[in-house]
Amino acid sequence: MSKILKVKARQVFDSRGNPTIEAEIYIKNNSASAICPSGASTGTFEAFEKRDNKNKRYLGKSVLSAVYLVNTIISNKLKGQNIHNQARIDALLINLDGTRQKTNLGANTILAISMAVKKLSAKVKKLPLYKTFSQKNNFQLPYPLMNIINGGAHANNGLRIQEFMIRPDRAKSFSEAMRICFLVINSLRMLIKSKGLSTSVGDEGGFAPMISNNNQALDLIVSAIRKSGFINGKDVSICLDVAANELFKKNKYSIHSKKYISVDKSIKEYQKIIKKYKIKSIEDPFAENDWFAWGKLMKAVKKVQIVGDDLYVTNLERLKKGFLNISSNSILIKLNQIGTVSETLDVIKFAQTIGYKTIISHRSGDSEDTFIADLAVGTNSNQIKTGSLARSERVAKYNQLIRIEEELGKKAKMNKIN
Ligand code: 2PG
Ligand code: MG
Repeated sequence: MSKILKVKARQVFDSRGNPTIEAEIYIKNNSASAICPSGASTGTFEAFEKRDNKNKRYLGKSVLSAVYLVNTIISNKLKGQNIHNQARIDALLINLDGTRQKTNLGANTILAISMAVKKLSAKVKKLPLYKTFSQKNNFQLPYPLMNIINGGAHANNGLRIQEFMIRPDRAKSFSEAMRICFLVINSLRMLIKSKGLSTSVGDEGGFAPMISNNNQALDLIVSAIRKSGFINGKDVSICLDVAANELFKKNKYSIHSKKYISVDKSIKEYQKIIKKYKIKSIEDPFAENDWFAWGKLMKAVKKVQIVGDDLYVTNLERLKKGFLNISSNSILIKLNQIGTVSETLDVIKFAQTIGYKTIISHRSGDSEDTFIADLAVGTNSNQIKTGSLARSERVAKYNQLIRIEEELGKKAKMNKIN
């Protein structure tokens, strides 16, 4: 009954309008599908994303060879496998690929299948997806890290920092967290408008006004928080994703202005903005190989969540290295950085064992697939980063979390920020 009959893939499109892969798993009388997301500011150590670089008809971005692989050799390989044995199916895919970074089949090819298997297993068991990640029944909802101003590789406004986010730290429920973010975003929209700037949005739904100075963006957010009746640093905290890989040249960084400065000077600047704007979380403050700089920052700042994204790329080996180096105290989790659900769960488990916060994340190119909302609850992850309250591919994840909260009823609890 639970044996795979076939796997079928198709090329669909992501939120940036780029081709991506959707996989569909069939068993007798049932099926489930999943869509793989895609990043713009990707880490070098991420698993490989397979695209038809030579296919000019899609500007080298199509995934038709990945689709072909799924419909032929992968479907044959998985035929007869039990959909409830996620670990075995993921291992079969990893072995069939046979490379460290999944360069043969592509992590996008593998992940679409891996997620679809997980979804189908939940469907057959008649369980909500989040409940299939844990035997325990004490599910907690994540705090949203809502990206309200887009910069860096996600907008063309010249802002150095890629993501300016808010986190409603005192919200007692997920719906309350959403209400707080909604109010701040609406205040921010009015403020941006009143300055004669555009309220159009970037790839992740945050506003992308034509300002190029980090402090200008931070000032706007502080005003929006205040205008909404909240206290910055208490009710609502400002969190950043610097994506510093993009701002790194010859051991220097251009995070704080266009000028490239040393690690020590960059840390001093970080300390200034942390103090001035009460910043509570900084993701990728330094480049993916600059372990030394990460260690230095961890020593220099206290009580700030330091999040490794491009640094760890959801990879257990890199996380272990970061743990030994005391590089951060949190990790961003992106399924397609590693390529299977099983490996992602291993990384989350290890991170939680060593006391790191786990933050489940979307990609800047995402889809209507809401898998990560269930993953966040199912793994009791502290936070979820899935864009702003704009663009349906972002809002879809928040809406799924609202449904999960409703389903949990009285048992629904928020995770702990501190
Ligand atoms: C990030 C992500 C998601 P991208 O850097 O954290 O916000 O962006 O998917 O472009 O890597
Ligand atoms: Mg990031």
